[in-house]
Amino acid sequence: MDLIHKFLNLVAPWFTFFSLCLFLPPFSLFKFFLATLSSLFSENVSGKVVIITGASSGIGEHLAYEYGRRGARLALTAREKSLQEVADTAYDLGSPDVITIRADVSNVDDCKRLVEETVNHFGRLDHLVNNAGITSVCMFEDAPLDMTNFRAVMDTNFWGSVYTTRFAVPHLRNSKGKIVVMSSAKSWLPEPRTSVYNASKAALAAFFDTLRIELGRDVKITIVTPGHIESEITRDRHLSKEGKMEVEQDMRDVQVSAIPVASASECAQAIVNSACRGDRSLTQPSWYSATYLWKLFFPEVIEWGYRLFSLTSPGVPRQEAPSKKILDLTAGAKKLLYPSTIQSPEIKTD
Ligand SMILES: NC(=O)c1ccc[n+]([C@@H]2O[C@H](COP(=O)([O-])OP(=O)(O)OC[C@H]3O[C@@H](n4cnc5c(N)ncnc54)[C@H](OP(=O)(O)O)[C@@H]3O)[C@@H](O)[C@H]2O)c1
Ligand SMILES: *[C@@H]1O[C@H](CO)[C@@H](O)[C@H](O)[C@H]1NC(C)=O
Ligand SMILES: CC(=O)N[C@H]1CO[C@H](CO)[C@@H](O)[C@@H]1O
Repeated sequence: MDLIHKFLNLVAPWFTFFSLCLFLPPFSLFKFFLATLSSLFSENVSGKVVIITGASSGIGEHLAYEYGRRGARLALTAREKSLQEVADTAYDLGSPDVITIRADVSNVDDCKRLVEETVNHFGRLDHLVNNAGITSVCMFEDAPLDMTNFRAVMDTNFWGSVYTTRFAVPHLRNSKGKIVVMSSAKSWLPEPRTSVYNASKAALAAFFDTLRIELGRDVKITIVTPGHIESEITRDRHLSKEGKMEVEQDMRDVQVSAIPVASASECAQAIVNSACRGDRSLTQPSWYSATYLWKLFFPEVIEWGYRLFSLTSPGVPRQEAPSKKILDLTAGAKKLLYPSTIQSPEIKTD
């Protein structure tokens, strides 16, 4: 029995290496050809029914505008923040019918009600956008010993998407619909202080990769891995150790540092384009995909960089982290790196 593993240990790396050399170029060409085809036959979402969770701010809000502009009918949800303004704007932009549903996706009954109310109102469901998410920023050893407060991250980001998808799948099968999932580039980047968030996003990617195989051709799944997109999250609204949502500008500067932040409206546009083409995945902004290769081939370099730039020695406040200093030194850079104002969508008047 051992012999077979010894044999495989020897053969598998070489087999992989030669397959890469031999098949990667023609396979990439083939995929490029398919991608061109699917962008020619991209879905027209006019009149289609779309659920967007977490639509009251950030990427979700801009997704509502982008789908609205294309004439989709919308069901928007969030827990606390007001959805009415977003709904009105989406309507003005071109959506023929927008409903808002107050729901907490970490609660399974809310997810059921959300899908039922949508289908009762519109009679069908075409796209489910699992966007609602919260983040947590905390060194593991700074967290209280009883870490149960952090379950909220998994409950919202992972279970929230899974529950909603469970109720939506029968309707999506009927309509040959689509699922959009918001994972994160952090699912492969081991950024310090984001271990719980990271894990929830890696879990999402793993879950929906598997579901894609089970659902087959009927329901296409697009997994989105955004880098830094301007929103409440990059303004650093996160779950504190005490289990409350709070905003800390300093922490934001340490975590985001001088990495350029992309605009939520461009991100939303790229996401809807990608979903309409039926892409498997989308990284936005796309230069972030290069970090995946770095993680794959030079994991030590990535770890070393994070350790050097975003951590401080014990006892030194985190505001002293080099990543924040770089940002402060390059005052003015902030203007360049962050979309300066929150963009308000252009409303066509014709
Ligand atoms: N911004 C980035 O750089 C970035 C990067 C990678 C991934 N992402 C992911 O993209 C998604 C959107 O993020 P964002 O940056 O746009 O964040 P955001 O501005 O904080 O928006 C999050 C939205 O989700 C809602 N929400 C939170 N918890 C919820 C719950 N339990 N049930 C229902 N709605 C809930 C929030 O509204 P209420 O608080 O009113 O419920 C809000 O509408 C998230 O999944 C996030 O992890 C963002
Ligand atoms: C999408 O379909 C609607 C009617 O269902 C049509 O009016 C519109 O022109 C189409 N848009 C595109 C870009 O094909
Ligand atoms: C800090 C951390 O937990 N990083 C992990 C994020 O998720 C990926 C798995 O996709 C791990 O490789 C990282 O180590």
